[in-house]
Amino acid sequence: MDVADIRNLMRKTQASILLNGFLGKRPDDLGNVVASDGVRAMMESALTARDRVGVSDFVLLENFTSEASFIENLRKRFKENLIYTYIGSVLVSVNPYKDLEIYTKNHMERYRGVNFYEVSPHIYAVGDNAYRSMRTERKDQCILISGESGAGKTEASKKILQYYAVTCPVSDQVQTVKDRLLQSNPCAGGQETLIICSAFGNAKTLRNDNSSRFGKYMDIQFDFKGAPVGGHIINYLLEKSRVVHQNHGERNFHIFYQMIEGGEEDLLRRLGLERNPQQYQYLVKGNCPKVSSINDRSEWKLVRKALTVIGFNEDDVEELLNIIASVLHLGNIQYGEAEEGNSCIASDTQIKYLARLLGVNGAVLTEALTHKKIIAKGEELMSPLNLEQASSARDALSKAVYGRTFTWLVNKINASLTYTDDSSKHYSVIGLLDIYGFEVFQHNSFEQFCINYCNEKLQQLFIELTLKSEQEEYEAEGITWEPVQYFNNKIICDLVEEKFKGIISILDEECLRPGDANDLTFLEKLEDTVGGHAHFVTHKLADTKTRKVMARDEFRLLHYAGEVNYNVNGFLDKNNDLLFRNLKEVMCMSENKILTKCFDREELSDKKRPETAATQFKASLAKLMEILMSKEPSYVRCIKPNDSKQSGRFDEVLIRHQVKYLGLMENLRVRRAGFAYRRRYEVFLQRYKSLCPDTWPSWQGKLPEGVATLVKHLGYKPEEYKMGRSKIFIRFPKTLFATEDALETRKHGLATKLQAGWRGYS
Ligand code: AD9
Ligand code: MG
Repeated sequence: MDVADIRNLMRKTQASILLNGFLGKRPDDLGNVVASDGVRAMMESALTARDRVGVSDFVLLENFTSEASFIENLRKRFKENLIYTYIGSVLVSVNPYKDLEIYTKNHMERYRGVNFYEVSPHIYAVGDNAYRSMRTERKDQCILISGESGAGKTEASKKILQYYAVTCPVSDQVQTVKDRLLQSNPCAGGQETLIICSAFGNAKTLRNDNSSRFGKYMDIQFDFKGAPVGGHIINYLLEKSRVVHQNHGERNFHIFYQMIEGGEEDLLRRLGLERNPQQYQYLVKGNCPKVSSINDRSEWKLVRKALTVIGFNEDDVEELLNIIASVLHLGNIQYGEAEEGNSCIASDTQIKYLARLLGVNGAVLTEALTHKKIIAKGEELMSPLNLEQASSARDALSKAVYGRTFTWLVNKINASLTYTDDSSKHYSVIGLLDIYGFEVFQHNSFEQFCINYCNEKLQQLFIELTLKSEQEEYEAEGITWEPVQYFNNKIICDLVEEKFKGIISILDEECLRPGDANDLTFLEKLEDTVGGHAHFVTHKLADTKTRKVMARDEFRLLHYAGEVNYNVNGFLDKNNDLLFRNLKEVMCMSENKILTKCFDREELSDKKRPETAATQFKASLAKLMEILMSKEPSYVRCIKPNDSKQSGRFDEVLIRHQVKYLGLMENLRVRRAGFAYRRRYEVFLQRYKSLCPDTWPSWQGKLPEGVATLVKHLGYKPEEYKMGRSKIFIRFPKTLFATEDALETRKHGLATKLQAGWRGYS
């Protein structure tokens, strides 16, 4: 019996759980049941097959507290290309790094409208379950996809969108929205929205050739018939620093290379660009212009087409490309040294292009790129910048221009996805969150601090929602249970975000403080303010052992998922994200229509300082939490099997790391702490009624009484189950296994008898 047979069997029985039960059965257990040698042989080989494929739900692991058996189960399944496994309703997915034949239309059909536990684990099951809950319970849903870079989050969200594209009904009026958001036809380019977001927001990194450098929350709106009719995207914290700097082996955002490689001669001439990425300072830092897995030229064609499908007119596209080209010209501005160490721009070639492409005055731009406007005693003065200051002012401008254009792009996409039919009409929503997972590098900076803070918030949400919903279900069913002990990470969220005394507040305070404030004074202030916190350590505060692994310019946070040392170097600058006023002024005067939307003149009149990066992030996360709290969540936890992007390689150390950071063991513990399984009475009775003469072939009385009669006959012990108002709760998987085994034995006994020509069975 090979895996295909097992799958067949699963299909036939329509129950993956059954597979586990059946495969665990030994031929001897058949006892007196008449079974042919064939059935016995099948069971014999199925037994080894179970050893081979593991269990499809971690909840069913005998030794569920052992990380080793958790990982062993993942390994077995991964080896058999079974990349999906559940923890209850949470889907764990391991990136196969190869195309598997599990995403066909047939597969989609197989998952459509079918209960979770009836088919093998799949991302489509998660999509379908969310869709059905939305339809039947009229409750908005969200699917939270997390995992580290390269683990398969973006691919998972694409698969869900494709699933909806194929399986949802179509509303005639809004076919365009379906095309823009969901369209799954690869010949047509597919999922235009994602293509644009990826071109401008993704880049090749060491971890992933197509790494999303921003967080994304995407709503899909469905009308009352269940047809997708609109969408909305919220983007989080684009990694703008990549515009001006890339680490070795990494690239800038895809769009730059796509335009240079794929752009028509006329276009490049108009933009003043050469067809060679190596000519551009902003593209040479990583020394990696080409990536074997990426065809920039054909991607360019897809992006151009996607822009049209999304509804960009030629003017929009022209203005957009002018900006992208301008960023490259900005990067090529070279500063020379004038008198007294002041900077000057060596050649005006770039300025000429910039003036034309951005519609700004070249002389004013030149001055703004070499001077800083200061207001002293009510008078405006232009103070010259030295070389270093001028370069960072230029880079700050490039980052601001690119970052704001990206936000504009997302807004524009949103406008095109807006459900305009009748805005007062109610629609239901499924949200997809594809956001960076917990990050721990050798060197962790402001970005990792924000990302890990985001993960703390999501973990908190997970704990609240999972435990809350478990608790609510027990209450609704009138079941008493022992509350689960778990680590509540609110204490760490507070440490980061609390007003006045949280890390972000202290950072903001240092950013605002005139005079000698710098990264190290920030660290000192942290020590003074939160030094006593149980989850905060610095070199000075650490015990001897920890001190050995900490530098003097670091602070360590004890996150729920592990310890991370953050180097404070650059925290103030990154948080300030400062753009000199006169550069802002030039951009506000730009004739480029996109830039006029990105740089609002009001910003200039506003005396208040703009919010810092961390505070903005904190506010956007708070909003995200609100959105997610109002919805019913499903979880997809993605795991990367190795660092070399290879198929078939299961790097245990790396995986153990992720199992820890994703909090999967905790997840399993919470899931197992209460009742492993619950079924509505009618479902339970329907499935197992044949096992009891009193309930077979049908039970005429009340459902709970039927179930009580059945489980009594099956010999359930009182501690093994509880009867709720509408469901039976089964504490241990083995109880359910035994019942499934009994059912299987009966079925096979029956089949064998039928085979033998025995007709009198009842
Ligand atoms: V990042 O945080 O944006 O850097 P992701 O989004 O988690 O990361 P992504 O979805 O981009 O990772 O997956 C990385 C690569 O793994 C893809 O480009 C595919 O080559 C590969 N992958 C991921 N999931 C699958 C899959 N289900 N089947 C086949 C996959 N290949
Ligand atoms: Mg991604």
